[in-house]
Amino acid sequence: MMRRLDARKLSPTPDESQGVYRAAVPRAALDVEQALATIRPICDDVRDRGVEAVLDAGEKFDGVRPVDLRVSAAALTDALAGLDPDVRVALEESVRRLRQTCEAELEQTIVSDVAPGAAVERRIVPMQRVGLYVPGGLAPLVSTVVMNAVPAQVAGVPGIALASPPQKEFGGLPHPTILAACALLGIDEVYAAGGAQALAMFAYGAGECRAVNLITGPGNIYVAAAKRHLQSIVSIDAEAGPTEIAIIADDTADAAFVAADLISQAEHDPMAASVLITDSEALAGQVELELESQVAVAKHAERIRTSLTGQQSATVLVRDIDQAVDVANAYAAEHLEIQTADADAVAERIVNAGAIFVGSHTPVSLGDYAAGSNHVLPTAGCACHSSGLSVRAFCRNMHVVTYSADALREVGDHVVALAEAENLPSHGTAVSIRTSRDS
Ligand code: HSO
Ligand code: ZN
Repeated sequence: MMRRLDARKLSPTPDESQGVYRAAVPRAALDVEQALATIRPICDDVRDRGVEAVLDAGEKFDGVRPVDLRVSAAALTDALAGLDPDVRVALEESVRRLRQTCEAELEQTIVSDVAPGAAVERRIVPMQRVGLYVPGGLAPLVSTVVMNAVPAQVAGVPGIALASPPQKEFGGLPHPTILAACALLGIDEVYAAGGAQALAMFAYGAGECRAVNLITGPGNIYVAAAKRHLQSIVSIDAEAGPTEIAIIADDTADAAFVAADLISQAEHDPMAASVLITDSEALAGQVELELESQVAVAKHAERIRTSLTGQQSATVLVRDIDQAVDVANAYAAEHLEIQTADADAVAERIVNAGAIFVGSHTPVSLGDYAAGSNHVLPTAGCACHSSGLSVRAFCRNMHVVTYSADALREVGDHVVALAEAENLPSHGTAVSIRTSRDS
């Protein structure tokens, strides 16, 4: 089902490795630039006309005009009351695990005493107001509410707003499970807005929704384009593209597990990418057989088949696990599974991936819902320069500098010397005017 690429004859030098293997495992080309032309007028309209523009765009693109842009407290309470008890318990456990990880990751304020009476404190402050985006699309991603909200809450962000597209079948409200998750997490500022109009609402502010400092969350190509467009006035987490899974597997891997995991991410989107990297032709063959039988009975078989047979998916045959590591590092997958002998040692050598799932009992879908890790991760190769969502995204660092008179006197000559070297003598004067007094 997946096309097969043979990388065994490729022997790039370490310098060439990234380029050669990236070209060997191509990705679907997402034309975000073209989507920019579509979203620009929508964003400008929201900037100029506010709430009415958001509602008009909802009517046009989501097929329903919300009665109110802001979801009422009653609708949130009702949604939580109607939540399936099993889903509620599962969400609570997912929140508990992620919260524990986030609390452990929260950076502490540190003070560096660089000389007597001279202190530099690195103070961590939360973003003051953030907008979380949860897409509607092919599935109501209730887990995405958790993945966005928990790190923001643990970071201590005082103003958290969330937007999700209005749904026709729910009378213009976002999906009830998404509303229930908001209520469960105590998020009461929720808007029935999707796509570029939701992001523009966050960036410019509209009606009750005041402008935010940071927008996070996944979305389709229009959401990615809106993030790119609005970046000059608001901070963003990353431009997320279709989901990706790469699996390094050897002949010790269980082909049924490998196939199930490839299918699990292909289920998201016809454009999703599934890549198997293996040094075992026998395993590749078994995985193919498993894919055929498992896809045949999958609920979203058509979507999965489109994704697995697409240009963006492939089985890559490699000489050995060393080459598998090089290919994986070049590809920089959103999710990378390691199903090999001594999986820990292989994982140690991975430097580029959104998240790594180690061993045969750590499927990506565990991480999607309840591992305690975050599932908002860099796609499209961005994992070589960006990180997944975490408390860090919701915090800023500030240096707080405090010098006594003696401490300033001690370093004053150095400041004056450097100021002279830069031909900025007034910088030096701002120091010497102090140090020359009562010395
Ligand atoms: N695999 C997706 C996240 C997700 N999966 C949400 C299920 N629900 C991108 O990491
Ligand atoms: Zn998923």
